[in-house]
Amino acid sequence: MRVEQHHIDENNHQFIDKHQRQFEYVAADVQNLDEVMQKLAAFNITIPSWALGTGGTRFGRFSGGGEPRSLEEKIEDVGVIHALNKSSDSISLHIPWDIPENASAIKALAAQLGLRFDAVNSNTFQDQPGQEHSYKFGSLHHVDKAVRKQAVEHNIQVIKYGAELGSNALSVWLSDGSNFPGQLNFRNAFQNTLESLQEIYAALPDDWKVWVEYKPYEPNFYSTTIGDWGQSLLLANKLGPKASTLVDLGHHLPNTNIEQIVSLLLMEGKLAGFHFNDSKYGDDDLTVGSINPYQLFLIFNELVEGMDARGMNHARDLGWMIDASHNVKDPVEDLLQSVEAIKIAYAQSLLVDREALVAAQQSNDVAQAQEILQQAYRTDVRPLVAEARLRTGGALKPIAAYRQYEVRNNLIKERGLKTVATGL
Ligand SMILES: [Mn+2]
Repeated sequence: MRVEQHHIDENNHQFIDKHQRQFEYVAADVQNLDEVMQKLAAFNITIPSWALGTGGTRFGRFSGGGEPRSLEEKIEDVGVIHALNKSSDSISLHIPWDIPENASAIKALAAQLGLRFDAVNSNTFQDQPGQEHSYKFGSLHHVDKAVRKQAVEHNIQVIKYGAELGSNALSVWLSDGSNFPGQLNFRNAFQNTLESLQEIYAALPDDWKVWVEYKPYEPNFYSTTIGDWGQSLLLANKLGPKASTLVDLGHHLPNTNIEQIVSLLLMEGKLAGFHFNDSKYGDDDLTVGSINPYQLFLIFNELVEGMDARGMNHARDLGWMIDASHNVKDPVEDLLQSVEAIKIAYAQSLLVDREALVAAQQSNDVAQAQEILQQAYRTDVRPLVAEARLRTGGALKPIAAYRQYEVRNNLIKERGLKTVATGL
């Protein structure tokens, strides 16, 4: 199933007059409109291969029908998302759930749909069929050198798959940790992790990076060996310039000030990028912006300020990825909502009056500082984001277009009602 340009144009037709009025209204007050529109058009967010089916729950999994049965079908689904929103031009693969057996054919399919391959993700948090050593008690931190070696070799294999596809980053998340006090020697676990990562680092091609993700708990509930940004940054600093810290929004204890973490990692040149999602309680992997859109805006506010301070390109110089799960929504609709939420927060942060904010901070004018941030946050920037989509050939209302052309029903006809995509 492909969404054709004429589908999108026909769908846009019914919304265009209202959109034009709304766009002109908000655009009239945007100082640097051309620059904002260019930045919005250039800003893309990577879709993870594991989010195109339902899943991500340790309880029941309820297939929505027409789930992709293969890597090729996952790429086609990302093609649908990108055709509609023109903001999802890449896919992040998870190995071994999505092994590209025929790299040149996979690359050609992606290129046809205007897609490229972002970071590849390794998996040492599950045992695979026929695997010699178990990861029950960890992988890169394991007390047994043979287990560590197997996990290192897996990561090197993932780099090889990624290199064939034109990817240039390895994303590492470990479930390594302990469930009970006394189970683990923290220093030995950290040191083993460092040494394992050093072996992986040594295998990185010249232009590659390794992104070290952290998470405070789950599946281990007493300690996680890379539990927070400090532990990740410590490893990244010891590893070298190709290593940096990946921030997954759901991987923080409740009420953590994530925007402050982001600001300092950026200052140190050690922010790799993001796994976007939202959460109410823990690593809930909910749709981006569905629970706390103000926090998302505050994070983007720090990103724009911090990236501009270092002369970075917003669209290209960090990894922007979604890491979410869907159990009750159509995954494609959910991903469209997540990308929209990210672009809204980004657009709002581009509207922050930076000079006035600096002046307010310098004079300790706290009320004014809040006024400036909330002026931007409370601006309805949706017409700006929609206009950027329109100008690049996307849909004014991606979900409306997706529904009008009954994409899911067509996918069910093609693939069947009871298909289950690989993943958790
Ligand atoms: Mn993640």
